[in-house]
Amino acid sequence: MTTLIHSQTHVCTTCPYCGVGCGVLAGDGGASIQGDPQHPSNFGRLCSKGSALGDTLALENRLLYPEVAGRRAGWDEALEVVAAHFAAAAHDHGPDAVAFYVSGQLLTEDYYVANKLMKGYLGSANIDTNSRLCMSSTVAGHKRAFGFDTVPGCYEDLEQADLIVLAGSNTAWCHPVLFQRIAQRKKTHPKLRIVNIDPRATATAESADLQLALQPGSDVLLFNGLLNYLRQHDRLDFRFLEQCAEGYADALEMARQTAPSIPAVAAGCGLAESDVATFYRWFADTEKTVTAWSQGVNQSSSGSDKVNAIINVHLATGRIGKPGMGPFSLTGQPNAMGGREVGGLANQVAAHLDWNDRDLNLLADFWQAPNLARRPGLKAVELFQALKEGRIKALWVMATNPAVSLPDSNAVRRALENCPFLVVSDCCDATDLAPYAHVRLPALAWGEKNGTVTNSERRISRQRPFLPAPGEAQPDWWIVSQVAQHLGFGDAFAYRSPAEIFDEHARLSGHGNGGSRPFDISGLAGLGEDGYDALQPVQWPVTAQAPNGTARLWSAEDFAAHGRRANLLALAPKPPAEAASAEYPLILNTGRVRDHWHTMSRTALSPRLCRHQGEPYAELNPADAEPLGITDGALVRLSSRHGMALARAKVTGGQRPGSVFMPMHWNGQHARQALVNSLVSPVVDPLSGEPESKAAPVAVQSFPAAWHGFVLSRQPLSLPESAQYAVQIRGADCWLYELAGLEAAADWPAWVRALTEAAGGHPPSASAPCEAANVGCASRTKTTPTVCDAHPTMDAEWLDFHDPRAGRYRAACLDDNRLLLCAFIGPDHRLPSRDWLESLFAKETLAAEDRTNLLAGRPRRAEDDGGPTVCACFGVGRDTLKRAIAVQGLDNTDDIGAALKAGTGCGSCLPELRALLAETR
Ligand SMILES: Nc1nc2c(c(=O)[nH]1)N[C@H]1C(S)=C(S)[C@@H](COP(=O)(O)OP(=O)(O)OC[C@H]3O[C@@H](n4cnc5c(=O)[nH]c(N)nc54)[C@H](O)[C@@H]3O)O[C@H]1N2
Ligand SMILES: Nc1nc2c(c(=O)[nH]1)N[C@H]1C(S)=C(S)[C@@H](COP(=O)(O)OP(=O)(O)OC[C@H]3O[C@@H](n4cnc5c(=O)[nH]c(N)nc54)[C@H](O)[C@@H]3O)O[C@H]1N2
Ligand code: SF4
Ligand SMILES: [Mo]
Repeated sequence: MTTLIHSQTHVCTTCPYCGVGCGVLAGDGGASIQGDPQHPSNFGRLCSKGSALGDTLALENRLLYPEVAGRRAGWDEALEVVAAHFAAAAHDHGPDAVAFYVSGQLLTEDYYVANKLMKGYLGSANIDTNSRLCMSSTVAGHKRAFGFDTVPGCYEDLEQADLIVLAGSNTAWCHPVLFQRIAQRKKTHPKLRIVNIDPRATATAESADLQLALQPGSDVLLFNGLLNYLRQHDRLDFRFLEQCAEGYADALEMARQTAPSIPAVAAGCGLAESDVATFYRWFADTEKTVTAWSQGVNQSSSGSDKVNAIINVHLATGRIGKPGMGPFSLTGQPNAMGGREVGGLANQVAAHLDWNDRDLNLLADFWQAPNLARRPGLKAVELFQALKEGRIKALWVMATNPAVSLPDSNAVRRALENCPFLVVSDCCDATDLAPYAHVRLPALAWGEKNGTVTNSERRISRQRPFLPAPGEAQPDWWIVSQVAQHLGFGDAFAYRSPAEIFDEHARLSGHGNGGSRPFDISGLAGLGEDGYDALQPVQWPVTAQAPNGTARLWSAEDFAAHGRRANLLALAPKPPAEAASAEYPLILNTGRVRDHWHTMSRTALSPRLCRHQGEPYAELNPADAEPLGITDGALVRLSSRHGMALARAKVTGGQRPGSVFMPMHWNGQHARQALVNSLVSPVVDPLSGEPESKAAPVAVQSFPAAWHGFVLSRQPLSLPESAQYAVQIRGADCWLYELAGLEAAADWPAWVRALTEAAGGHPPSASAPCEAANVGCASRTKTTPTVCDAHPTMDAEWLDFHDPRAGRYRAACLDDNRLLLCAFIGPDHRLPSRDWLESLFAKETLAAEDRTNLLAGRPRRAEDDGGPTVCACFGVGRDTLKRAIAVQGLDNTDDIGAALKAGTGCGSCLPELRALLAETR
C-alpha cells in the first residue's frame, strides 16, 4: 500500500484528539480537512471533532511569544531563566526538588527528550504525566499480567469478534470512529452482540444488546463472578493456562470465594440476576470475544484490579493474541501509548526497560547519562502534594492543565500558588493554569508540529505539519533540548530534527533487547530524514523479523517462543474508597461529552462543536431529583468535602439512582463555578496512583436563583459579576451567555445596557479606532463607517419589553436592522429556545417578520426553530428531527439521512438519531 505523504492538494497527518488515531488529509492550509481513506485506523472516516479541526486553526488565543514574569521576553532570556532556576533548585535541594508534569498530547519525540532530560540528566524520576489520570491503571494491570505494558490486540479484532464487551467506555462519544467500525460490523454481521457495562445509559448503551448498569466500582466482582462461572461450566482453557500462565489456582479460588453465584454477584453489583446470567452465558459460549475498556475501569481506587479481573477471564479461556479476541484497553489521548513507550510515567523507564540494575545500566550506557535516576519518582497526585508541602522548588508543566484536570482542584490551585518557580509550555494563551506561571513558553500546535504518535493498537503514525510556525512558537522537543543545552548537557541534546530523536528512540528500543522486551522498533532505526517523512502507519514491534509490524501479541505460541508466562491475579473486590453518607448521599461520576475535548482549549473555538452540549450539566435520576425539587433544566448546586460547582440539571432515567454525572470540560475560561474536579477527592488506586475520578460522594440541591437569563451578542462580553452561574458559548455568528443569579437587578434595562458597555476583546487590526457611541470599544477592525461592526452606533435601536412585577425583561439592540444583541431575563429557567434567535445573527438585516417576533423569541412558523444541535456536520437540530420523524414518518437513520442529511457526515450522531427515533415513535 502506498499512501501519499504530501501532494499538491494535501498533507497526510493524524488527528490530535483521541487514541483511535485517525489519519487526516489536510489541504489548503487546513481549510480542507478529510479522513485519510488509506489510513488503517479510520479508512477515511472522521468523527465530529476530527471533521471540525479546520475551525480550530486560527491564531485566536494562541501564546505566540515567550514570557518571563508576565512580560514578553526573547527565547534566550526565557531559556536561560528556566535553566538557571532548575539548576539552582537541584543544586540547593537535590534533584528530587525539581519536576516535570507532561502529557499524552506531546509527540513521542517531545516526550522522549523530556524524559531523557529529567531521568538521565537532572537525575530524578520526577517526571509524571496526565496519563497518570488516564492509563496508569492499565499500565499497572498489563505489567502484572504480562510483565510488560503491552496491548495484545488490534482494531480488526473488534470487527472479527462475535461478542464485544465494553466496560467503562462511552465508545460512541469518546472513540467514535472505532465505534462506527463496530456499528458497521453489526450491520453486516447481525450475530455480533454488544454488552455495555456502565452505571449510566450512554450513547454507547443505545447500540448494546445488553446494558449492565452496575453499581459504581463493582466491576471486579462482576468479572470474578464470570471467572467463577466459567470454572463452574467447564469453560476454562486448561491447556493454555498450564502452558502459558501462573497464578490461576489462586485466582479461581478467590473468584469462588468472593463471587460464588449469580445471585451473589447480582446483589453486589446492583444488577438483575437474569442480566448477569445472560452476560455470563454469552461470554462462555462465544470464543471470539473482545473486552474493551476505558476510564470507567481505569479511574478507580481499584482500577488496576479491574484491569486484571478483565485480563483474568481472557487468559482463563485462552482468548488472547488471536483474531477476534482479547482484552483491549482503549487509550484516551492521541499519544497516550507513545508516552508509555518513552517511559513518561514516574514509575517507568524508557523503552519499556525496568528498574533493575541490568536495565538501568543498559540505559545509562546508551544515553551516556551521568546521573541516571535509579528509583521511581512522584506520581501526579503525590507530586502536587509535594508541591503543596514545599518539597518541589521548580516545576515545568507541558501540554496539560493540572489546574483543571487533577482531582481536588482547589487544593491543586493552592499548591500552584505556592510554587516557587513554575514554567508552563502551552500553545494557548488564556488558560486556568496560565496565571500561576513564572515563565510561559509558546509551543507549536497541531498542524504545525512534526513527529509521531502511537494509537490504542500500538500503531505509530506521523503527525506532519501543514501550517507555518506562528509568532515565535517552537516545537516542544526544541524547547526542552534548548533548556538542556543551557544546563550544560549540550552534546546529548544536540537534536536538529524530530527524525533524529525518533532514530535514537528506535535504537534504544533495540538496545540489548534480543527479544527480551516486546517494545522493539529497531526496524525503524536509520530511516533518515526522508524515510521518517515517508513513514507509513505501522504497529510495533517492528523488527528485522517483523519489518511490517505486528498486529497481535500474547498468543500461546508467542508466550512459548519467548519463554514467557502470563499471570492471573487473585483479586478481592473493593468498593470505591469513599462511600455516600447522609451529608453527601450521591456518587458523582464524571467524564466526557461528544463534541468537547478536555479543557475545551480547541473545541470551544468551533461553533458547531459548542452547540451539541452547550452547558455544564448534572445528570440525575428522577428518583433522586424529585425529592429535592429538581426539575429538568433547572440549576443545581453540587458540593463535596472539597468544593462546589453549579450545573444545569438533566433529569433522566438513564442515570442510575444514587449517581450523578457531570462532564469534566467546563473551567474558568468558559464558565463560572463549573469545575467538576473541585468536587473530586484526591483518592488514588494504591498500585497505579490513578485518581478515582468517577466515584466522589456529593450532595446536590437546587440552586435558588432569583433570576435566569441568556444573552446573545455579536461581540464577546465579559461574564457579569452579578451572575453566579455564567457560561459562555460560541455560536456561529454570535456569543451565547447562559446566566443566573441569586439577586435580581434593580434596573434590568440599565443592567443589559451595561453589558454592552463592558464588552471588549476585538482582534486588533486596521487603522482607526472604533467610535461607537456609548461604549469604550478599542477595536480597530472597521474604519468606514467609524464604528466597528459589533457595536451600536449613536442611532442604534433598542427594542424592549419589561414586566417588573413578574421579573421579566426582554431586549434587543439593532443597528440598521442588524441584530447586535438580545437579552432574555425571567424568574425561572423557562425561557425561549436560543436556536432561532442565534440564526438571526447570520442575517445582515432582519426581515420585518423577524423583528416582530424578536422579543417573543419564537419564529412565527415553528419549523424555523431547529432546536439544539444533534448533527454537528449539517447543523440539524433536535426539534427539526423530531418533527420530521413524526410528520414524514421516518423509520430509520437511513430515512433521516435521505430527508435531512443528518447522520450522513461523520456519523457521530447516529446513536442519538436512533434514540430520537425510539423516543418519537
Ligand atoms: N469527545 C471526547 N472524546 C474523548 C476525550 C474527550 O475529552 N472528548 N478524551 C479522550 C481521553 S484522554 C480519554 S481517557 C477517553 C475516555 O473515554 P471513556 O472512558 O469512554 O470516557 P469517560 O466519559 O471518561 O468514561 C467512560 C464511562 O465510564 C463510566 N463509568 C463510571 N464509573 C464506572 C464504573 O464503576 N464501572 C464501569 N464499568 N463504568 C463506569 C461512565 O459512566 C462513562 O460513561 O476519551 C478520549 N476521547
Ligand atoms: N474529573 C475528571 N478529571 C479528569 C478526567 C475525568 O474523566 N474526570 N479525565 C482525566 C484524563 S483521562 C485526562 S487525559 C486529563 C486531560 O486533562 P488535560 O491534559 O489537563 O486537558 P487538556 O485540555 O487536553 O490540556 C492540554 C493543554 O495542553 C495544551 N496543548 C495541546 N497541545 C499541545 C502541545 O503540542 N504542546 C504544548 N506545550 N501544549 C499543548 C492545550 O492548549 C491545553 O492547555 O484529564 C483527567 N481529569
Ligand atoms: S475518532 Fe474522532 S477524535 Fe478520535 S482520532 Fe478519529 S477523528 Fe480524531
Ligand atoms: Mo485520558
